[in-house]
Amino acid sequence: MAEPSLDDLETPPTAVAELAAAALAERTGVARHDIALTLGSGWGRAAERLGRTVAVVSAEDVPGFSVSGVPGHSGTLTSIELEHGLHALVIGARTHFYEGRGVRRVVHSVRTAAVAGARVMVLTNGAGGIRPHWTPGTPVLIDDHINLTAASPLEGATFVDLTDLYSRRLRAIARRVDPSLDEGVYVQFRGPHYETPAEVAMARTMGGSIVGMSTALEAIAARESGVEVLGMSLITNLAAGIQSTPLSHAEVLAAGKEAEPRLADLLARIVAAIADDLAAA
Ligand code: 8IG
Repeated sequence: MAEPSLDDLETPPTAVAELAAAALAERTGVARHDIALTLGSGWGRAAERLGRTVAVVSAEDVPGFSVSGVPGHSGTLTSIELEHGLHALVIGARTHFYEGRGVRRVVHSVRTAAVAGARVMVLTNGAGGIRPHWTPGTPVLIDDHINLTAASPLEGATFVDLTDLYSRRLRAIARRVDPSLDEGVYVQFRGPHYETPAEVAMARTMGGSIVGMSTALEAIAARESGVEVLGMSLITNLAAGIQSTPLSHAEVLAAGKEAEPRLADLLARIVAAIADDLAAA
């Protein structure tokens, strides 16, 4: 029989996630990962601060994963030992919906993390801010989302409730670590172009305050898998029309780079607090 593949629509995607989780367990020597993190633009330095690195696995060596074509993504999966004997899986290989490789690829990391044992998934991204006081470099908690991709990672008649998708409990933990953290509604556009000013105005009218190209689809898959989600955006730019000058990808990357050490410290403290909480439960 052929290996299960994400391209074979007759095979459920969880079959490939099971293969991936088994490969990860074998290559890292870690049977179970309790917390998974996807590190988006600006968040890459966090991995080294979380704990002791046990193993770094190339995405190509894990079924269903591939090296990202997007700069700022490392193309690796890293296993890290935390306090209390817990383990984190850091996913530096995100597939974006705009890559056009199908929504199964987009959420494969989430499904793999769930099979690997993750009870909590931390989804981070770089994004545009709609609130003018969120200057580039500001981290923001996601408290809900609006999915404008017209896609879903769920297949068939899978009716999943999305109330409190971005866990109130985990947001409270994050705000205990940093009481200055603001919250906002994340609006996922397909991209890869940035929005027009009119689209940003629409997003704001709809109740959005962050615009991005990832995370919402991943969060939906996490809910389906029963994994609790913490979502965080690094505002690297004001959304189009909120600032008077055009967006430049170079400026976005520079804002991410500048914020990286601060974000790494913040995320490490939040993950430690989540680990304390999981260990006590
Ligand atoms: I970084 O302004 C980053 N990612 N959709 N809009 C969208 N995605 C982004 C933006 C932005 N900045």
